[in-house]
Amino acid sequence: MNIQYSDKFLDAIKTAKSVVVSTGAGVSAESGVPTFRGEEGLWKKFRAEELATFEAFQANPKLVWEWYQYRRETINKITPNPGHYAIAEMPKLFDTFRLITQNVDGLHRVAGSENVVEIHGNIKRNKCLDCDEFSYDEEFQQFPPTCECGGKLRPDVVWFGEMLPADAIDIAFGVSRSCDLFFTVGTSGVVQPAASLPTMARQQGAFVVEINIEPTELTYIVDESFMGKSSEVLPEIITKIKEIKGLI
Ligand code: BJW
Ligand code: ZN
Repeated sequence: MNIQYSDKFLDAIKTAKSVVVSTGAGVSAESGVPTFRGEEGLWKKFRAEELATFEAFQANPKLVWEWYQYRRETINKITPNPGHYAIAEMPKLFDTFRLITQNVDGLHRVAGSENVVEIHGNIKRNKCLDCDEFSYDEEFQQFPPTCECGGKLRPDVVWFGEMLPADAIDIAFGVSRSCDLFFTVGTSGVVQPAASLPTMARQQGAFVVEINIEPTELTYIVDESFMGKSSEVLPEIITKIKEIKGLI
């Protein structure tokens, strides 16, 4: 693909010191992780309120665990795509960089990104409802699984109606409020509070860029919108940044 860059985007790249990238399910779509919404989305086949709430877990832990074990199996088989790898290159191109993700699949870390702020948790981690200990087992002697302390285990992801991990959301709000360039990539921008981060950044004067295959709830608030697959747009943008900075 051949992206047309506006002067204001190129200026933002030249002057940016502190950069934030915030990603959603679209970034992992081309690795084979289904998105949530849209025609092929997970919520077309499964009802969110029956699976992604604590009430659903309490009512039917076996069903909820089966769904997460099924998704873990998918995630275990796949690898990052060029979009993840392009983002992993960004810290060396700017003075300050932070990656925030709503994704629970861990693919950014596999691609080499460090200090990833996972605001919706991680699907591969288990948490005990009683002792709050974390564990990483994926095969269980008992199902639905229990902790060594006897308490019920749950997947360590954030369900609807639950608070986001305090340390992660503090960092996400802080860096969004203080950056000067913000990328929102592959998210529909409907789930709060993640959907507020681009607005927060823009209100503080950051230049906000969206990368998505289609217009979203966020398109009308951003400064620049690139319509295309993140696996194609991101590597091209990285090449452009390197050109601007005289690195290639
Ligand atoms: C590509 C692409 C390619 C495709 N390249 N792009 C009413 C109004 C406002 C808020 C609320 C409300 N009622 C309730 C709320 C709060 C609620 C919320 O926001 N609900 C809205 C849906 C209305 N939020 C919460 O409950 C949050 N907690 C909270 O607010 O706490 C405070 C509180 C507590 C108690 C009471 C009240 C307040 C928690 C939200 C947790 C979200 N959890 C999930 C599941 C995680 C676990 C799991 O994986 O099972 O997180 S839901 C699901 O949505 C998942 C995602 O991280 C999240 C966001 O989805 P995302 O990433 O945007 O994916 P999609 O599918 O929506 O979009 C994909 C995009 O990619 C599309 O745009 C495509 O076009 C694009 N794309 N291929 C580039 N190749
Ligand atoms: Zn325990």
